[in-house]
Amino acid sequence: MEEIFKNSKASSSSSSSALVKDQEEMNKKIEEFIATLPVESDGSALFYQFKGCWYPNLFSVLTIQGTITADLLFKAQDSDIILASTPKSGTTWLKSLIFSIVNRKRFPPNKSPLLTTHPHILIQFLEIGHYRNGNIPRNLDQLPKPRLFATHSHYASLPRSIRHSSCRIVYICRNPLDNLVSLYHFRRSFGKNQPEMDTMYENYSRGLTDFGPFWDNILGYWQASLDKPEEVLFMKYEDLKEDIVFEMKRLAKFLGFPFSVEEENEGLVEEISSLCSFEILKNLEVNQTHKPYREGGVSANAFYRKGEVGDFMNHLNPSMVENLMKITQEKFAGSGLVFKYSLNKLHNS
Ligand code: PAP
Repeated sequence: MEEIFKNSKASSSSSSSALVKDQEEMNKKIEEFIATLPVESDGSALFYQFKGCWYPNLFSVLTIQGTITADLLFKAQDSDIILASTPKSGTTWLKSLIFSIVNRKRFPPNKSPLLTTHPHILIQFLEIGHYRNGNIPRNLDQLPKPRLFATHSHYASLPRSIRHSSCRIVYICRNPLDNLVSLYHFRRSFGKNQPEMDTMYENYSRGLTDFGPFWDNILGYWQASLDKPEEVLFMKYEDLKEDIVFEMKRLAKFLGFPFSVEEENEGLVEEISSLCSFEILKNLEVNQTHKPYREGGVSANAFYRKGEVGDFMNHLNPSMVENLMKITQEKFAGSGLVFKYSLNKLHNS
């Protein structure tokens, strides 16, 4: 794979026609490389396996193309903030929170761009956004600092410059039962011909899911957060639901934007948490529309469904629940990782 860019000048050429030609050549090589990777169908979509991660073929091979291009060309800055997540684990929520915390001097909650802009536009993914389809963005240096990016990649597959820089990474995940249910509904928002729950459950259980296996995605960041706690913060959707104020303070401190005593006394933490709450964001016009949040993207409202812990009880049968909890327990054995499956009960997983 390293050969792909060996002779390429795509990141440094000065003439735009040379850049386009280089980019086309690189994309062709990446496409040829992708054709050599293991591929599986989940009954509806194709998934390519690269470095142990299943990349969804949502829109042709755009995601994996973006992943490879970002790995090779993205130049991280130490001040960058990277939001990483397993899909359907609270990415949209955390994007809103991080954007609001970091930019609170520029944008107080009542003037927040969140009121009119989808969180996925305010913080864009590297592989699905900026580098999507092998695109090479030219304007990342001009983004306000700290630059904010998102990714669903496994830790080991993060763009190399992120792993070699000291930028901060915030990771969020969610219990696998609610995660699967959320994913199921998300896929249904794509239209007809999406897998039924039985099929999704089977595939999920054997690791075949967006940026899966689910457990591997989590364990990479979990280990990184233990090894480098000052660079990687590990968060869980259920914890945010349980105590948003505590989690926001923890997040703000980690990001280098701690809330001052004055801000706390003024109720700013609560104000931001309220702005970013499911109820407020879901009901904004910008997030209610069926229209894609960006060209070629998914409907804006597909990112807001129910926003609860424990909704799996309404969708999974007892044997699915038991089996997924058992797999999770086995995969996380010895790691110290546990999930909450309801906000009152703590299961060891
Ligand atoms: P993504 O990875 O595709 O961006 P992501 O935002 O991680 O999706 O997950 C969407 C889930 O977060 C949905 O969960 P559900 O299907 O169980 O309802 C969505 O409702 C939930 N969600 C979105 N915004 C919020 C929020 N502000 N507070 C709580 N949950 C939220």
